[in-house]
Amino acid sequence: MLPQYNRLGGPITTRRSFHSREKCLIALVLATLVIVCFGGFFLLPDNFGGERVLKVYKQIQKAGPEIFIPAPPLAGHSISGKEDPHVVGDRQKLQEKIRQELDDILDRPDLAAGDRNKIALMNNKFDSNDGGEKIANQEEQVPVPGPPEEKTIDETNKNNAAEANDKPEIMKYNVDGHEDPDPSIRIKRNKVKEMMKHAWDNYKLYAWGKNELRPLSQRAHSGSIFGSHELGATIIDGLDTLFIMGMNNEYEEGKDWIARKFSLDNITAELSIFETNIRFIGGLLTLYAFTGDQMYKEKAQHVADKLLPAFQTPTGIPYALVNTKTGISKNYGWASGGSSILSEFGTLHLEFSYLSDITGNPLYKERVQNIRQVLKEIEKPKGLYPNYLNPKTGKWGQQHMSLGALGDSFYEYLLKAWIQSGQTDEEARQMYDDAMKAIVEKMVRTSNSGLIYVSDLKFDRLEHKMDHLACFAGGLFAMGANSRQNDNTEKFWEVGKGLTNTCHESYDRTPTKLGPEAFRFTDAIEARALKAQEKYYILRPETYESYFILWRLTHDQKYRDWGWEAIQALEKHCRTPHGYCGLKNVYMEDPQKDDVQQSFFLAESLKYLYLLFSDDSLLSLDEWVFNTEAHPLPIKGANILYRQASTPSTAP
Ligand code: DMJ
Repeated sequence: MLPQYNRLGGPITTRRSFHSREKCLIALVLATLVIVCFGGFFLLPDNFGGERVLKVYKQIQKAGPEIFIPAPPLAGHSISGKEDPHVVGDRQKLQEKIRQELDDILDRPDLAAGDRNKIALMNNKFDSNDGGEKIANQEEQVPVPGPPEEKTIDETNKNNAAEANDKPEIMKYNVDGHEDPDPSIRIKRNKVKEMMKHAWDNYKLYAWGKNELRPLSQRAHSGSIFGSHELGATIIDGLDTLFIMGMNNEYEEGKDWIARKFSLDNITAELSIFETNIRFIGGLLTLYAFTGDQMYKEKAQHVADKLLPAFQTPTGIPYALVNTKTGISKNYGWASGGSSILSEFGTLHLEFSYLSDITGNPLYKERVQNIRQVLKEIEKPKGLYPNYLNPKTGKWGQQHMSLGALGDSFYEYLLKAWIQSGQTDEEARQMYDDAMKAIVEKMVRTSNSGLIYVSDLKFDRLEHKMDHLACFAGGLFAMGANSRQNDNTEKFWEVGKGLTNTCHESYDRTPTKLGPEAFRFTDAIEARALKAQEKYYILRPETYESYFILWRLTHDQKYRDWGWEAIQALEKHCRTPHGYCGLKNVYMEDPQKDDVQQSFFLAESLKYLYLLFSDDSLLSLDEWVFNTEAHPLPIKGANILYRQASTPSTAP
């Protein structure tokens, strides 16, 4: 098209508009340009883009936050010679925030390319609708992974010792071997190890250093009992399971995080004495026993010291919660007139006694011995221990008794304190025998069809309901019966086996084959939940714990079969592409998931299932006793890894 001219001979500069076809063309060109630019940035191959981004971050870290914030003016360069203190404060805050965020990114251990591929493969293969069959097929098709390629803890140890001849070799627990001779059992054990890897890798990817993982939302779970404080609950709770499974690379990542990051010093948190003790102190003590690494012992003592202010009560019975900064302690508002809870203050003995023995400081043992004395001397209604005790008056609160919630692990620690002491703590054994005898008489019942269960007792009335939490008691009764022959032995065996069978029934009577939080016995139903708030399953371990103990003590094949049923159900209903979740209603064919991977799933559920398919020599019950969070502690006099301090503690 030629230009047109006006009367003066100049070109006519009319503003002509574009035709709609031209407009489309221009828009298309612009859109293509935008896509190419963005695509170039985001769609480059991962190992190219990822590494580059990481390099840039590392450069940034080296260069320091000044990249983002202009450096402060040199003295004399500012107008007044002094900088505005508000500006200084703001800059420091900003610098700290940037440092933290960079730390978080750089701190998370990278998943090796191989691992990433494996996760992708597992996630692709995962199909929540065919859990059981898929596993069965996997057995046929997938070659059984051989022993881990990485060096074993023992080998690593030998090499380290060879390199550093001057250091005395520290004895470590050897987890090599301990496999069942039957190849089909080894396949099942490997399956549990793969589940652990899936749980750990996804925690690492989405919630590293935080307490727990939300697998569906792929982020940290800050509503857990430890809140949003970055205490690494899953790392500390799960690390001994990784160690036992010989997952050495993962173990080293966790150990490194604990050594560099774990501290309660600069946080202000209100911590539960009980939960902090069983998960953190318990986990760290086991790691110390396994490795002899002083770091674990020091961290365990550091945590225990933070809990000590809670024991400053007129009776020495500790409060439930302590503020880590101020030491101010209190009880839960809902707990019977300011009472402390039996299962909480009664579940400190194993950890605090052991801590005294390995540090040589008698203080910790004195604190729990004092609790023992109060409980020994107090009058017990019908020989039973109510769930609530007031720490100021030393009097019982509401007369509720339970082997489930609020009572459970107190009874467990009576027997286990005796076992841990090398069967010398007779006081504990006697208290255990007396308490369990009273429970059998007053609270254990048999259903119309012959199922043995343990009810709650509320003001002389039996509530024919059993908590999932009480399912550990099958193993506890059996352990008590197995370790001493007396008038109770036969009955305790019967109750131990019976309760374990009933807990299995509570699983078997659901379409998911996973058990409800609580189940009832009426004329109409047996071992089934009634209320909506009893129908959930949050990856709890107690039933698997009893399968494991009963397997070790009887070698009855059914316990392994039941454990395998549970593994298949977990795979079918609880596994997601990004970790494991609990279920909101086990009675639905395809239940909704709860979006929480509990730290006790790694600490307990997977550990007990792994041990169920291991040889009896792995964590032999003659040498180890499990705390209530499944952290094994050495038995005095029976286990060379007890590592008693050379200055013995003086408390009994
Ligand atoms: C764990 O933290 C411990 O087993 C505790 O004794 C009871 N509850 C959970 C698991 O269900």
